[in-house]
Amino acid sequence: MSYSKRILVTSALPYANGPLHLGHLAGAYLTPDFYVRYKRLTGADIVFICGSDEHGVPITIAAEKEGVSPQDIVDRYHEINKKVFEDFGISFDYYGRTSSKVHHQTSQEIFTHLYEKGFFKKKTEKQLYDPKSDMFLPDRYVKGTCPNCSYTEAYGDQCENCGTSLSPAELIDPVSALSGEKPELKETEHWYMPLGDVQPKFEGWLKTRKNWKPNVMGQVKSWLNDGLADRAATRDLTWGVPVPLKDAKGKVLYVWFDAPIGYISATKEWAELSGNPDEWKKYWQDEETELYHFIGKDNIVFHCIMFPIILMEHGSYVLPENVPANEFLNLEGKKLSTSRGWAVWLHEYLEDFSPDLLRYALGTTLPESKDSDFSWKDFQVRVNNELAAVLGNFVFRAVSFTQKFADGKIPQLVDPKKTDTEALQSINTQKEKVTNAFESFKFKEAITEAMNLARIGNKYFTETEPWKTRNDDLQSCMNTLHVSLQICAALSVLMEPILPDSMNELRNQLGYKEIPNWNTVSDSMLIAGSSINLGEVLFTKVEDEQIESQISKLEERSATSNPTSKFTPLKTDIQFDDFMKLDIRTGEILEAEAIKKSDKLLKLTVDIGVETRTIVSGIAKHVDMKNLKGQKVSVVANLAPKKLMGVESQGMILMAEDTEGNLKFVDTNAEPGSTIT
Ligand code: B3M
Ligand code: ZN
Repeated sequence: MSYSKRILVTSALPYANGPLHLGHLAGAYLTPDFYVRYKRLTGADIVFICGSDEHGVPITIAAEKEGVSPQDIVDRYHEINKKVFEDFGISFDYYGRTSSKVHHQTSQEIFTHLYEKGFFKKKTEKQLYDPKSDMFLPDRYVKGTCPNCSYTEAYGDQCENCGTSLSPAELIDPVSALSGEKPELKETEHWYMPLGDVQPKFEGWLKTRKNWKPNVMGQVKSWLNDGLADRAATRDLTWGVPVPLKDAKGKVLYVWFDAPIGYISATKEWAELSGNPDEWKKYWQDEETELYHFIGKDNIVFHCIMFPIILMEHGSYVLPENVPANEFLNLEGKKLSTSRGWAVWLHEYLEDFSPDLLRYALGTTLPESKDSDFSWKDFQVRVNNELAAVLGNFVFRAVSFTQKFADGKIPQLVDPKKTDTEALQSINTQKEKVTNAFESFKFKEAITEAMNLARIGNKYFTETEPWKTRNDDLQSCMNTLHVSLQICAALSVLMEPILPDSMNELRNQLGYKEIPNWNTVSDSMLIAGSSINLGEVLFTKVEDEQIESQISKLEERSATSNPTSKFTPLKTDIQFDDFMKLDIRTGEILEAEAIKKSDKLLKLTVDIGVETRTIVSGIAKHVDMKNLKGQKVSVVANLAPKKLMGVESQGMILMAEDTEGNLKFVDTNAEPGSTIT
C-alpha cells in the first residue's frame, strides 16, 4: 500500500522556558517522529516542523524568577531543547523559534489580513490588574482555584489539574502571581476573535474530518456543545509580537494566536534554507497537502478549534487533516510535575542510557487513547526482556552463527521446509500489520507487531536448532540462517522508525550502505553469497542497581523540591569558583542614620576591620535605630559600589528574610574584618 500525498507534520512548539522531560517526549515528539520516519522510508514527500515557543507568560515568568531578561531565557532554552531533540533522534526538518523576524512578520501579516477582513471585534472589558506591579494580569500571571475541579493552583489560562481552559476572571480567589496580591478590575481594550459567530461554518468543516481519535473529537465536541465564546487575540504585555495597529500601543498578540503561526514561519525558514524560498507554499497553500498536528491533550482546543478557525477565516491556508493528540503520561504512578521535582529530564536520562531504549520503552507505553504510566521497572523489563532477550538476541544468534558456520556469507535457501517458508511468510504478514498500524497512527500496535516479527524469528531459530543441524543436516542449518537473516533485514527497516541508532548498526552488520525503501521490505531482501559483519551486541541488559539509582534520584529530587513549602524554592547550583569570588566579612555598625525621603533605607557606617564603609541598607522598617550601634553584621565587601538615593553604598549587609518578609541580621560574634567562608 503506497500513498503519496504531500504531508506536513508539526509537533507542538515547546515553551523555551525550561528543559524538556519524559512527558514532553511522550506527548508530542516521539509519535510524530515514528510517523515521519516511517513515511520517509516509503518515499513520501513529507516535512516535519517544530521550534521554540518563545512568547507568552510562561517565558516572562521564568525570566522574572531568575532575574534575567525574557530574551536570555529563550536564547538559553532554545539551544538546549533543540539539542536534546537531536540527541533523541527526533528528526525535524527544521526547528524554528517564534522570536525570529520571519515569525513576527508572518504573524503580523496574518493578523492584519484578518483585521482588514473585519474578523476581530474590538471590545473594552474589565480585566484583572495588579496595582502593586502596575500591570494587567493575563493568563498565568493570575493563580487561583479552578472552578471546575477546585485545584487551588490553577492558572488564569488553564487548570493543569483537570486540563480545563480558563480565563482569569473565572478563577475563584485570584491572586497575582507577581505580587501575591488580590487583583483589581480595570478597563482595557482588546481585539477579540468571535469564535461563536463562525461556529456553524467551523462545524461544517469538522464534519468532513475522518478518523479523528475519540479522545480528541470528544473534547472538541464538548467545547462546541458549550458554545464557542469570543477570545481575545491580544494582550497587555511587553514581550511578544507587537499588535500591528496604530491604536494598540503596549499590546502584543496573544501567545496562542502567534505560536501556531510558528509552524508556518518555520516552514518558510526551512524553504529559504533549502534554496527554494517559495517551497513553503506547497505545504501550506496547496490543497493536495495533508497537515497533521501532533500535540498533547492540553493543546487540543487551540489546534482543533482556534487555529483552524484562524486559517479558515484567512482563506489561503490548508486546514489540518488530523490532530492525533496524546493523553498524559504519568511517572511511577504519580502526575508528572516539574515544580514538585517529579520528572525525568531528557538530558539527564542521556547521561545514563542510550536514546533508543527510551524511544522503545516509551513507545510501548504511549498515552495514545488514555493516560498511561512510565515506570523505571517497566523500562528495565522492556529493555531486558524485549530489546535484549528477543530482538538483540535473535540478531546476534543469526549474525554470529553465519559468521562462524557459513563463512560470514548469506547462505542459499535450498529445499526449504514448511517451517522455513512459514517464517519467511511472516515477514510479509507482519509488514502489512505494521504498515496499517502506522497509517492509522496506532504506534503502540506498530511496535508490538514489529517486535512480534523478532519473536517469530527467535522462536523459529530455537525450534530449527541450527546448532544441531550444523552437524547432521547442513543445508537445514543454512536454511535457518538464510531465513533468519532475511527476517533481520526486514526488521532493520520495520524497526527503524522506533530504533534508528540500533537499526543503523544492524544494517551495517547486514552489509547495507543505505536504508532500503519500506516498500522493498520482503522475504528476499538479502542476496545469497553477500557478506555480513559481526558487530556489537545491539542491546545490553539494564541492571537492578541502575534502576534503583534512577528511582532514588527521583525520590530525592521530589523530597527537596516541595512547592507547598512556605519557603522560597532553592536556587540552581553554582560552581565553587563562583562562591569563592564573594568576599564576606564580619562588620560592626558604628553609626546609623535615616535617609531623607526614604522610609526603607538607612545609611550605615560599618567597620569591616580593614576599613570603614558607608552602606545603604533597606532595613529601616525592621530594626530599632537605637540598638544598631555595636551590632555585628555580615557584609558582602566586594560588591561594586552603587548610588542609592544620592548616597554611594559600598557593600551590602546580609539579612535573613522569613516567610512574612521580616528581616533579621545574619549575626556573627567574630572580630570585624574576619572573613566568612
Ligand atoms: N507552547 C504549549 C505547551 O508547551 C505551547 C504549545 C504551542 S504549539 C503552537 O504546552
Ligand atoms: Zn481544574
